[in-house]
Formats: sequence, C-alpha cells, structure tokens
Amino acid sequence: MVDKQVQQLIKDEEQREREGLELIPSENYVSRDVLDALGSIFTNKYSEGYPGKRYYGGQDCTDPLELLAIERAKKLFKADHANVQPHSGVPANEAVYYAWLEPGDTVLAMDLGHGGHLSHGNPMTRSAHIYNFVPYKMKDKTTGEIDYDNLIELARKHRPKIILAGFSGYPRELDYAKFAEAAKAAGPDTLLMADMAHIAGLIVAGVHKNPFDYGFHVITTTTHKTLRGPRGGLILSKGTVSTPLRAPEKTLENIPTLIDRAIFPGTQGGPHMHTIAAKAVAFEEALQPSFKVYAQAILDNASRLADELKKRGFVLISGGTSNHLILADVKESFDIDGKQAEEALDKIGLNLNKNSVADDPLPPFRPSGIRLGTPAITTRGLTPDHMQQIADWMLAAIQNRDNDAKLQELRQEVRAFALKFPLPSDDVKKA
Ligand code: DSN
Repeated sequence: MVDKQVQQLIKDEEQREREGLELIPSENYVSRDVLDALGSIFTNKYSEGYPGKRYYGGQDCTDPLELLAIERAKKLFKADHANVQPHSGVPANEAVYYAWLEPGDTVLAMDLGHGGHLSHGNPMTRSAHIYNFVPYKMKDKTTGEIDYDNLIELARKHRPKIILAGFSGYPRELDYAKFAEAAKAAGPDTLLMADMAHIAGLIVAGVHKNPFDYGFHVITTTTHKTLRGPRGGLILSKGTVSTPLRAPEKTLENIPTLIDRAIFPGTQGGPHMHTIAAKAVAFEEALQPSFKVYAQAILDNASRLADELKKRGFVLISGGTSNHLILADVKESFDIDGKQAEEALDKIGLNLNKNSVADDPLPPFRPSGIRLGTPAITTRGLTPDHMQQIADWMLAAIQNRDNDAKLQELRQEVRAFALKFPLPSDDVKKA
C-alpha cells in the first residue's frame, strides 16, 4: 500500500484484534471471503435502482450479483422479499417507518433503557421528531420478562401503526405471539416489525424463533453482528412484490414494494455494490450446516459465561441470558460504574461496552452496567470451558483496576491466550 499512514493503522488494528478478545455483542470477525468481496472492484460501480431497472448503464455484473444476494437472503429468513441495499440498521428501520407511516403516526417500541435501540424512538433521533413513539418495558428486570399485558393494553389504547419487537440490549427471547396479539388489539392496519439485528444469525440458524412464523410482516437487521457479514443492513418482508409505475396503495400486502421505494429513491441513493457482494458471500456461509453449529455454540458460550460471572458476584439483568448477550449491573455488583469497568477491561485486552440498565439512575456516558456477548469469541474458536477463564480475568481486572502492574500482568495473560486462536481472515486466499 502506498499510503503508509493508513497501512500502519490497518496493521495496528489487526494486531489489536488478534491480541485481544472481542466481547462486544454486536461485533464479529468475518471470513477471508467476506473481506475479499468487500475490498473488490464492485466499489467502483454506481447502480441506482434495482436489478433490471437501473438509472445507469454497465450493470452486466451488478444485476446478477444483487439478485444472488436477494435470493440467498430470502432463503435464509423464509421471506417473500429481501432488500439488500440498506447501508446499515438505522437506515433500514427509517425506511420501514417511511414506507408505512405518516408523520405523527404511533409506533410501539421497546424502551431504550430496557433494551431497545436508539432508532426505536429515542428523542434525539430524526424519527422521533416525525413519529410518535410509545415505549413498552420489562415487567421485572430480575427475570427480564416483558410486561406483555401492558404491551397489549398500550396497543389497544394508542392504536399504533407499527408494533416493533427488537432490541440491542436485552438478554432474553421475545414472545412473538404476544406481539401478534397486541397487533390484533391495535387494529387491522398494524404492521408487525421485528428489528433482529442482534440475533439474525441465531434466527437463520434455527436456534432462535423466526418472527415470520408468528405473523410478522417485516424483519430488519444489520448484517455484521451474529450474521457475521460485512457492515450493512437488510430488510426482509412478507407480501407481494410488484413494480408499479406509481406508488402502490399502502396495504400490508404491498409492503415489499413500499419498502423498495422507501429505500430508493426514498431515503438512499446508489447501493454499495461491494458491500452487497460481501453480504451475498456471508449469506451463503450462513446457509451452510456449519453455521447452525456456530450459532448453537454462541448460545452455549453465553449461557456458561453468564453462570461463571454470577458465581463471581456479577449481578445480571434478567438473571442470565437466553441469547448471545449479557448485561451486568456493575454498580450493584461492585459499586463501580460501567465506564470504570469498561476501561479496566480494555486495559487487559477484553473489549466490551458500558451500558445503561433498566431505569438507570446514572447517565448514559457513565451508566451502571456493562454489556458483553459471545458471537466474536465463538468465531475465534472459544468453547464453554474457556468461559471460566474469561470470568476470572473480568473479576481480577475490576478488583485491580487501580493497580497498573497487575493489569499489565493480566494483559500479558490475555494476549498469550488470544494468540492461540487465529482470526478467520487468516485463512489463505482461496483460488
Ligand atoms: N451499535 C449497535 C449495538 O452495539 O448494539 C446497535 O446499533
């Protein structure tokens, strides 16, 4: 590479990833094939529109590429339609809102502090300025159960146009049948939307339930978390796909077409074809039987890590986990805040993130909790028997957070351990 400054930073990042353990639950390590597709010549091409209906010439290779990605995505999620163009999760969610809602319409979504995502109605976001978000919450943070009676009551009272199931910080499975019941209470025009960004890989592997099996109309997701693809977004839907000249009527049956129009030209311009190439590769990888084994291993590791942390005094929101992520209240456990814990763990090469806990009395930049998960370390090859060691290191780093010599000693231990587990992108280039 001619640019030595950037080259050095890439090398440094590779070393950081290699010598540490990635516990941020929304991150993963992609394969060499995904990286190769992402760094391919498709980045040069403009392709506004959809296969067969582009606004630029020279689409001989982009059309079959996008169609391939679409077919694989549909097969993975059992969807009628896939839009593979969203640049990431927030644009995917915003496009669904734009496709179905009018300004001022109501969306019922999980409260951010109880596990929801910023794009589910946080007042700082553009969507919250346009639409009316009503939050639902957990009934009890010690079990993590959602207050489904209240969800149904809110649906009856506010008649939302969208009921949104999904989260970025919730460690349990959702009861999709209850969401379907709430949609029934809200009225016949209520769109059931699932933001499955965190657990998409678990769903396509069949180790978690698929919301489409419970009457959901739309699933949005990112492609880079448990799905282990490039950074990007994806929208799956049920309904009829058509190519009308004018905007179709806003009916639930027309959702696929409404979503396509909401992505382009509604909210995005040219698709990133190099990312779509990498998504297609990741989808094919996720269709393999080995991906099911991987997804089950994520769950096994998370469950064991939760148990080991509890044994060492970590208070866990919901008492444990049923998915890939764990939320610990370190304020209650050790009387430190999440920022202190994150920084101590960073110093020894265990990367996770500070996180608010339900009804957190502390502010978001210095919250009471930390969030961690197992998708990346499972890709790296760690098994449940390694979780005891990780829990030991976490406790030691927190207890010795003011002892630099001890933290350095722990850093050496983590480095030596991590180097035994290669990155998947180390695979030799395939022909
Ligand atoms: N930032 C992602 C996460 O970490 O969950 C969600 O957008």
